[in-house]
Amino acid sequence: MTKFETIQQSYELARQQYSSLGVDIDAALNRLKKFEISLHCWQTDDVGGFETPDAALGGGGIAVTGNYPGKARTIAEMQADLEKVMSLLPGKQRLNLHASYGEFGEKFVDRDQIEPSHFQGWIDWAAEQEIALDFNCTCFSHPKADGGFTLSSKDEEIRRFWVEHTKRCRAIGAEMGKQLGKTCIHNIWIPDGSKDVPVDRYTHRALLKKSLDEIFEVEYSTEYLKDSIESKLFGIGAESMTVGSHDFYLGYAIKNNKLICLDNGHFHPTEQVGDKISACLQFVDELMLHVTRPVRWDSDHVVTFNEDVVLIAQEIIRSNAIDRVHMGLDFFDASINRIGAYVVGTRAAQQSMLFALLEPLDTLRRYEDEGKNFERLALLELMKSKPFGAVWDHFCMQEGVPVAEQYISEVQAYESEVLSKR
Ligand code: RNT
Ligand code: ZN
Repeated sequence: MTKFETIQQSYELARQQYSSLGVDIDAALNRLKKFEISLHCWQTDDVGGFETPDAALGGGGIAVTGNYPGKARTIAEMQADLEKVMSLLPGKQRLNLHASYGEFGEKFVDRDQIEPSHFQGWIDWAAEQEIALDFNCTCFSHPKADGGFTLSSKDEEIRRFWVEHTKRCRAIGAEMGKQLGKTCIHNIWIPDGSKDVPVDRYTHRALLKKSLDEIFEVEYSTEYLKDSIESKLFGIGAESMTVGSHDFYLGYAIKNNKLICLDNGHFHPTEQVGDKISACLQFVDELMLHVTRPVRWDSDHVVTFNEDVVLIAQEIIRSNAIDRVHMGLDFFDASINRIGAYVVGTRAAQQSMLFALLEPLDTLRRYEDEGKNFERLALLELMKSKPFGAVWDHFCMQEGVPVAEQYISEVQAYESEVLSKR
């Protein structure tokens, strides 16, 4: 039997098993194909950016560990890497850029001076790739962020600087959305917080609210731009208080009709972002997710097909909210091949979505409504050993991307031909 026939046959057998449970595989795959994941740009170069020739940022609560060779040093290298990554992924993805990744040329352009023109190259590239762009202000790794506060700073000059930066970022995001004809999501995350117990949390939060109000004064059509705001529990150097906590941003998002961005590394370890989806969706129209793998803390390890991510995917599907929830990735691991990190992490997120799409939801809901909780538990357990890998392999084959372990050798080849020469 050829490889193609084996994949085909395994798929047919899998299809029968899922059909007998009432699962429509074709419908599931169609929905999976349309679900775009926003690839974070910062795995290519360990959150370095291109503001200065030797930018290796970090700082401001962002800690990258590892120095595996081959990181992207220029925008051209980064685009080549991203093209390689996308060629190894089924379906279509988006790219999530940070403001520190503009084309600033020879001269230093400070964050309060950036303009759409600095991102025109990215927009043109995205148009060529036929993908959408998302955008983020970069309110960290900058001398004006060293004091621990940006948008919530009591130093008016510093606060104004970051307000100006973020306003410009929204204008850039709107331009991306307009030119590409695909809505850009602009996300705000700031590192503001306090290492030791502060006595004036109130003023910092009032200032952050004031800054957000100023930032959102300019309205853009939601066809071009949507705004999301991202909370956090703690950061390195901000262990005792984070100004932009979950309560703060959830309140702001509900009151001002913004998207709330839930990062699954930003909560107490026993809290589940999966559980928050149906709660937040009662009060906000849409959600942004930053999917990552926190190990003991917000470590941002490469996403794997684990219970947390599967629950997130299940809750998106079970809430019938695939159009209301946007998924971006947020990890950065500098200790392994970076292209491989992207492919493992994105495929894991996609596989979680597929796993969720293959749930026999009607039966599970019926069991639950009838109080048949043993039956519900049993079926959920049974689904874990259904031939879901055969469906995934077939999907990859149909999409014309490497099937199963084939992508490992593709990443190795790119490493020896391209990455090792950097
Ligand atoms: C940091 C936040 C934020 C960043 C990116 C680079 O804790 O998770 O999303 O990782 O903006
Ligand atoms: Zn995040």
